Amino acid sequence: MDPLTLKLQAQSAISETENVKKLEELKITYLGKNGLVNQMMKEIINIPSDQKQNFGKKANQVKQEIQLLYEQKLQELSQEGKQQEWFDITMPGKKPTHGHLHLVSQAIEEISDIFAKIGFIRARYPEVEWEYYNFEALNMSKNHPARDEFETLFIDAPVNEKYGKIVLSTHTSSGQVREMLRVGQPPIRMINIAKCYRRQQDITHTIMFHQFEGLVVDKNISIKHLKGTMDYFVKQFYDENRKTRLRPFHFQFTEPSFEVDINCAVCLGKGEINGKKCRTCKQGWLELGGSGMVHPNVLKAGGIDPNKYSGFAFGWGVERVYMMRSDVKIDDIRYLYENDIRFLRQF
Ligand code: FA5
Repeated sequence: MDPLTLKLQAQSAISETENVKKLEELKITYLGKNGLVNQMMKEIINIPSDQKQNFGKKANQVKQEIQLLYEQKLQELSQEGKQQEWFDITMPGKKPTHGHLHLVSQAIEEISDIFAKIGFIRARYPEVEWEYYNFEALNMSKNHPARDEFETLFIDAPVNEKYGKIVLSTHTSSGQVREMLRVGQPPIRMINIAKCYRRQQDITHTIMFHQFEGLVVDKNISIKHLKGTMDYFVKQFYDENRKTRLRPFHFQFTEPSFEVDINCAVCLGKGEINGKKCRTCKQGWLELGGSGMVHPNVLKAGGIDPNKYSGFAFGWGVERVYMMRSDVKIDDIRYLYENDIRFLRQF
């Protein structure tokens, strides 16, 4: 094909092109390695020698012109593309979804802050614990029946001569003697918040749960301090109107011992809803946890002289305490650990 015909053909094809994809195809057709321009160049061998120079000059000129036509068209099409792209700068942005702490973690932070205000220092002791700290140091000797209540999970591991078997800590009280040994001499004002494990699962029990344990040891500590501290906590965590009651109880590691109850948030202490027994509490009150004056044997195990010092301790369930808030109304503790995002999002 002669250069001028090729140029006219390319010119019309390029000008009619409406999109970049087609333009790129034309580029290959004309300017590609085996394209029409190169084929034209190769024809120079058939041209009589006195016309070769003229042909070569024209062919090169046409090549450059087609290249220019291609570039101009490409720019034109890209410009159009940009104008079609529409962006509304006044449109509100899409908010990224925010996660938040699990409600039990929120409760732990809150409990920790409430006790920090009255000088309790946060402690944390092993979840995988020696039988000794979980029981013996707490006045529950080997084979003592009081151990039964703790539905203990044992680890299949060699038994230590002094410390016994390895257990999954059944209560935060296992940190009491550890804290006494760590501090050395009173005063002690500890709040130990940690995971506990027991072999039980129902509407008010989970296999893994959390407790917070308060321990105060000093000179002249009496039951008044215990009562005052519990009242302070209940008023801070719930509201001035939630009621508590103390019930005489028995724990091997406190003497005297009490259970602390609070009126149920689901039925508001009535024990029934629409004539049916409240599913959560059954009788209007729910146990928050135990408390009492530290047993002299426990002080001795911690290296503290019970004739000089006395103390009180309490251990409550974080989940149970949280569920008793009137704004929460969770009637089954197991919801907390089902990881259903529709449930968790509400808190
Ligand atoms: C104890 O664990 C004692 N260590 C408490 C204590 C500490 C008494 C210091 C005296 C001095 P108890 O077994 O009652 O006591 O458990 C205390 C609280 O932990 C219960 O009231 C409940 O709120 C919570 N709890 C116990 N087991 C479970 C469970 N399986 N699931 C959820 N919460 C539980």
